Amino acid sequence: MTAGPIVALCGGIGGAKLALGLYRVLEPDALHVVINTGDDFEHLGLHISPDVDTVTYTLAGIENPETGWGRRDETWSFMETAKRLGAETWFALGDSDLAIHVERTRRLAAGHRLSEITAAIGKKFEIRARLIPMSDDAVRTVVQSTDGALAFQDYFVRRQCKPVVEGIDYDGAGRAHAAPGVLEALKRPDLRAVIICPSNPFLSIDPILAVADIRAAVANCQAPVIAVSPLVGGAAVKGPTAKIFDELSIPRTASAIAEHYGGLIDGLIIDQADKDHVASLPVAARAVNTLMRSLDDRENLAKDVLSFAGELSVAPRSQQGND
Ligand code: FO1
Repeated sequence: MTAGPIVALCGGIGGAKLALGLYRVLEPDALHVVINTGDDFEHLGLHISPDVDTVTYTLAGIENPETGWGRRDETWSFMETAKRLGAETWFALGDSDLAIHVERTRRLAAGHRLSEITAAIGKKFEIRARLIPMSDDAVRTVVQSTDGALAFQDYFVRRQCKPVVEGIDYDGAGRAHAAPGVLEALKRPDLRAVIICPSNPFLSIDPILAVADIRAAVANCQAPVIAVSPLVGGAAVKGPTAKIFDELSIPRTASAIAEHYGGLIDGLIIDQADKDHVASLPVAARAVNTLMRSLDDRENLAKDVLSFAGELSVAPRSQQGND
């Protein structure tokens, strides 16, 4: 008998590291990764799904270890020529990365769904985990900032997260539905756990939870839901997470993360640097090493999360959804 699934909700770089740890310690086909697509956009005529690709490359072992996004040992002839032709070059597409965008765009234009394309590409890279974009419907993260409303990649890459964030919208989320496979996994009676990866809560996880049927299925699932805090001693490992907490006047604490996911989670994993907060948190918590510098760190964090999940009981959650 095969063991039930583990569902991981995941954004790009930080989330992909834990997804890899889980993939390596679990039976390979047990892992279902539900990936943020709020960062997706059209660039140079191509449909780019950055977080989907980051997870795909990371689980395939071909990710760029320096940037966390794009391909290892990348070359840049395409960008050099694009620059010469006067094309926009603020968002860099490497030569080998380019193939995934061209092929995805071609298949979308031929009427295939993003979820089918993602699964097919995962198979080509021999990934046995199920990689599922959160939705086949367009959901686009829009950052309300001191520079006005900015499309996600305009804020994140072109303006390097410099504008002050005043709010975040997930355009299209109200009309979007979970991609095939997401609700089926969350509703399985043998589901073992839902893990909210240590991705940016506002930019990477909230777009997924903004899709009502996903949020409801997480709220109503029978397995423990565990979030892994992206904060270590009040700082974020990478990216604008800490800056956004400050700009939204949210304290950079484990408690704030617990409250952010309040009513949806049964447990919170925090970093050992924050272990003094365990007792005062409003949910069951465990302090472990959450810094994922090495492959061992990723596997150890995955094991810690899974063993914590195995010990948690699921109380009726306050955020019940209608699914
Ligand atoms: N991030 C950057 O900071 N600069 C880039 O030029 C860039 C290009 C890029 C190309 C393909 C891809 O899949 C991701 C890319 N990213 C780039 C990363 C990405 O935009 C962000 O890290 C995520 O959207 C946030 O999770």
